[in-house]
Amino acid sequence: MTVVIVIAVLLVIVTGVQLLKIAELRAKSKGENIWEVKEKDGKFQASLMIVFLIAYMAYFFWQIYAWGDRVLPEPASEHGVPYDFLLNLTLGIISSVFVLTHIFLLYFAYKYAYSAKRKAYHFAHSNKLELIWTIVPSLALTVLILFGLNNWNKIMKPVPAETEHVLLELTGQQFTWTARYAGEDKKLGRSHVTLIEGANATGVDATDEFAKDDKIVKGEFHLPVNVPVQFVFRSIDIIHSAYMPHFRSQMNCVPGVKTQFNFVPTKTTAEMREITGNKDFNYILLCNKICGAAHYNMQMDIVVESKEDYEKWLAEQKSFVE
Ligand SMILES: [Cu+2]
Repeated sequence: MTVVIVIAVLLVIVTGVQLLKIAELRAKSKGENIWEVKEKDGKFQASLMIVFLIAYMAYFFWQIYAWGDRVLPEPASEHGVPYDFLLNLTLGIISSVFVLTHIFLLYFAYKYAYSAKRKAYHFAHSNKLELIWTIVPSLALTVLILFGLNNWNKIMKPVPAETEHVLLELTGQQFTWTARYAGEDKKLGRSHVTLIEGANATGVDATDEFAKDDKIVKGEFHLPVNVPVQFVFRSIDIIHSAYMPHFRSQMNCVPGVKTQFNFVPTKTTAEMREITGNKDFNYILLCNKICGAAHYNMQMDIVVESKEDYEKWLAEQKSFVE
């Protein structure tokens, strides 16, 4: 089959070359110079530019229309609102620049197509233009970056100890997540990879006082609405990434290092089901580092509910040492 395809492709190339040769001989016999660009060639190329401009822009806007509903629903966390604003602002700016520059590029290619009646003007340099197209994008980028840094600093600040919050550790391993709540004492007990043994899959130190009331949860974890959640991330094998898209949150889980992130959930699962019109909607924790064969399935459901429901659920979970 491969040989047949290779022969077919070669034959097509040979046919093309022969056709060109025939065209050359025909032009020569008429006394024409086949290398000369004629005005009608220029016009034809110019009209192709406009055809391409229309098709390209139509395809661009069609894609927004066709795939636009695949984007995430409105953010379900406090910091998700300025985060989405910045994302949309950036998308808005680059999309308008994309559309405008392509209109100019292809329109000018059309307008200044070859004509025997005019000679090209040699324009080498303009300091004024150089300044404009350096300063304008720099200013736009500075505003975007300052805005982003400001948001980033706010998002990354750990929840102050005196603020009421949930302290939750997420540990990644090939190919599962384990959640650990700090329990009554609001402190996570010590843990270390060398203590991993049997059912103690994340290596929690059973001799540590703070570990005794910790609650270890698999499959799904619950969060109270409108209460800050301080996350601590660990990994016990390779790098994973805790990705909670609806909360606009992602943090790497690195072996040997504890990373952190916090957010305030603002919409319960029930509210989000109404907003999305999907009665099966569930918040989700995904691994966002391609970490191996079952990476795609490394996930955990997240339930956001009222504080009362959350406390009731947490009370039903078993403590680490009972
Ligand atoms: Cu992973």
